[in-house]
Amino acid sequence: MDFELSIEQQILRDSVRDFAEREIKPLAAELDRNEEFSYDTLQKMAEFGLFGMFVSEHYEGRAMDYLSYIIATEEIARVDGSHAATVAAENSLGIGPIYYFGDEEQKRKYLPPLCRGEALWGFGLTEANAGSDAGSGRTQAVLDGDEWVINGSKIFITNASTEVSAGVTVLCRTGTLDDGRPELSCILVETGTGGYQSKVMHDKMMWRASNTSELYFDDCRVPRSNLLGVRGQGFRQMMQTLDGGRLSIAAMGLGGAQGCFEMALAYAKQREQFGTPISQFQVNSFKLADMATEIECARLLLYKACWLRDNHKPFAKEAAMAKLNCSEVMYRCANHAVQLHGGYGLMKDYDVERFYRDQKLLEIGEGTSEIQRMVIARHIGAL
Ligand code: COS
Repeated sequence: MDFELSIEQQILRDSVRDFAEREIKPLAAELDRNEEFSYDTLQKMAEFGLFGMFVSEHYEGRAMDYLSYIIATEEIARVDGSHAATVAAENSLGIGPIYYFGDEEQKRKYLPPLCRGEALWGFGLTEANAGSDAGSGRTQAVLDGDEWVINGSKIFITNASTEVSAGVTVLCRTGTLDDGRPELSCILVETGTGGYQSKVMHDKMMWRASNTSELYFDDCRVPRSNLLGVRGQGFRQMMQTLDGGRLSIAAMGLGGAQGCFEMALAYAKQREQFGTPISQFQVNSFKLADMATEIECARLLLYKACWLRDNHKPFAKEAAMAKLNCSEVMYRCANHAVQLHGGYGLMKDYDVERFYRDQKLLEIGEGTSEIQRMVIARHIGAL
């Protein structure tokens, strides 16, 4: 067993860490406070090469392994959840479905600008009444000649209503199967198509500098050729995409936990009470020891899941385990970090306050912790 990262992965980690410290960390608190999506940092992340990381060079991707992409996401999350969300959602949910299921024409048309980071793409799965029960969405697409006519709505869609959002992959009911279940298919809808509207969602508790949208389809007509892959395979495509996406959420949990740990350690070493740095009190040093141990375990589980994916082995169970574990490790680390900061941890002047809020999404998005436990229980034969 070799636990060493390759030289390329080590260089990538160092360079993304340096970039994140320099370009994102100084702005993150203010962007969060103002609920502002920054086009400036988006452009810098694009120029740095954070989009299309695992996509072939043929489509202007960077042709890296999945673990490298995960390490980059982890490093961005170490300083800010919102920017990590933009990167993670774009790579795994925006680019992923087109790359893995699109035909050659769709890939050539859509992927290059997405990989250059000039455009963003949404993943339209969730609906107001279809969250955990993702297959129960009501958005419908009916063929009329050579066009799909789409009606319905989606909610909580990342990256779909920025000034550079180029479109969205939408899961639609396209018919009924012989056994009465809906036939579900994915259809690509470009921004600017008549009958399609995306609206920014405001007043989020977390990821306040990322873009979240509601989507509306009102007799929205797109060419028949915008079907993604095979008709009726939409749910499977979405689920497969989420298997990879859950690794990104895990990376955000791991990176966020690492950030919390580093902030807590630094603060506990310089904060004195009763004439002693508070890190010297056993109750606090044990908290820090627990955080370091949990982070180490979480990293091993996540990197193993990525190794399975990179080696073309089944990884859905491990992805669900890593997502569940890393998001809950960040929960505990953020909680300890705020506790160690005492009253200051409750103030926006300290980044731990933002990390504490940003963490909560990770136990909900891309499948709640309850759904992850259900997926794992199915894999181990308990359900
Ligand atoms: N990869 C490929 N195919 C999959 C799959 C996966 N990971 N998971 C399920 N499928 C397939 C099944 O094989 C089945 O195919 P057939 O109809 O051909 O047999 C089909 O999809 C339906 O699967 P299943 O019966 O397991 O679906 P359920 O309705 O029970 O739902 C859960 C499964 C709950 C796991 C799914 O709805 C889910 O992940 N929900 C959470 C959604 C989520 O994460 N949303 C967050 C979005 S934020 S971007």
